[in-house]
Amino acid sequence: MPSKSRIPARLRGIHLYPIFAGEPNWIQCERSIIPEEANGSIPVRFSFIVPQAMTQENTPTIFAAEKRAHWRALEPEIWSIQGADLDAVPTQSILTTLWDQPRWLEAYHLYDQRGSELFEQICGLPEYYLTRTENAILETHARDIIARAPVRCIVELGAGYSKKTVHLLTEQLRQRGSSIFAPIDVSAAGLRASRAAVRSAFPEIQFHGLHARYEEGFSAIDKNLPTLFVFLGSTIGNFNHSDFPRFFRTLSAAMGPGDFLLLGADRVKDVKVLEDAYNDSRGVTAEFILNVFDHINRLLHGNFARANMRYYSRYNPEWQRIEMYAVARARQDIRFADIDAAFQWQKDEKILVEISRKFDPLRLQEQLRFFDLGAVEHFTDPREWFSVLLFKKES
Ligand code: AVI
Repeated sequence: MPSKSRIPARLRGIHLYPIFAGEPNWIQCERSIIPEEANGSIPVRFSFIVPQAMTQENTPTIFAAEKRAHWRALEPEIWSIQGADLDAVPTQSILTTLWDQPRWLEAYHLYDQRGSELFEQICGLPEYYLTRTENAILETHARDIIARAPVRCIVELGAGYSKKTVHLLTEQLRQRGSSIFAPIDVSAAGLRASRAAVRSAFPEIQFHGLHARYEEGFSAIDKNLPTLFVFLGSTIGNFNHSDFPRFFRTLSAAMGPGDFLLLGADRVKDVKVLEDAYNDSRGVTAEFILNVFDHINRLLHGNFARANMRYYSRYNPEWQRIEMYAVARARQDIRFADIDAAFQWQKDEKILVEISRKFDPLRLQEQLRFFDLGAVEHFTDPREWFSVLLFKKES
């Protein structure tokens, strides 16, 4: 309960009480209008919820002291950076890469609402072995992973609370009795779903959703809080060759000495298995990749015509990556209504929409040593198709 002196003047006379046990950042205000005040009419009672200003006492301990002031409660148990605009239209990213030679796009544009739904469908496709295989590895080895990473907090990059996260949280509670779980995601809807699921399945866990980009989120975590950072699904495979080192440099700098990183990485394997995973018989992957042009049309009032393009993907053995393209079936004059910018997308010209790199786990372990991340353990499946790697931050 806030002290009287901290209650703003306009709320004076209003009864305040916390709405969630152990939830210090939101208060419910209740106001009863007494008959005299209501001019003899029936007394009315109404209640409303207001955010309580963040103070040293009510800010969760996950944030580093110097970052605390930048974060505010967006809603119960979900935090965002003051003034951050996660909905800003990414005009510059789209235009600079479309004007590049060859043309390409940054993968994050794929995830509008429809794109996120399609990706969920991909995870269940028979050809897309990644999600199932990684889940099985975590189910088998969660006990060992958590035993080797004696932490108080699990920070997941991505909204989390998939089946995979459940294995880790279950073990963390079994071995430590309590835990903090802090997923980081730009999707508030994803964080809400994660919060609801954690509240019902693991009421003992302290939940703090960080509504932010990955780097802003993990850089705010207190280095003195023993933490396991979790980055699953082989999402590192979607980073290009400049994003990849930048990501690990920033993550390593944000980790405290003795913190851990759990990384899911898809492996180099038989080309047919790889190519089928990204060219499924139901065409869901094709729809996922081409949907990005509907998203761009909406964002920038463009005129990409889906009927005039097709999906093409292949494994590039030299770069050890799947490349996913949109190819023009006929010449298209692309224009963006609000911007003075146009280009000709030539017949058969490809736009590289996404890459998905495949890894050699030992090489990856060696590489991450140069970011002060020492290999602790390597978990894999019987076919050795996917790797879950545990690293420890060396000071
Ligand atoms: C999110 N990411 C790890 C997926 C992958 O396998 O690279 C994205 C994806 N694109 C097409 N299918 C799946």
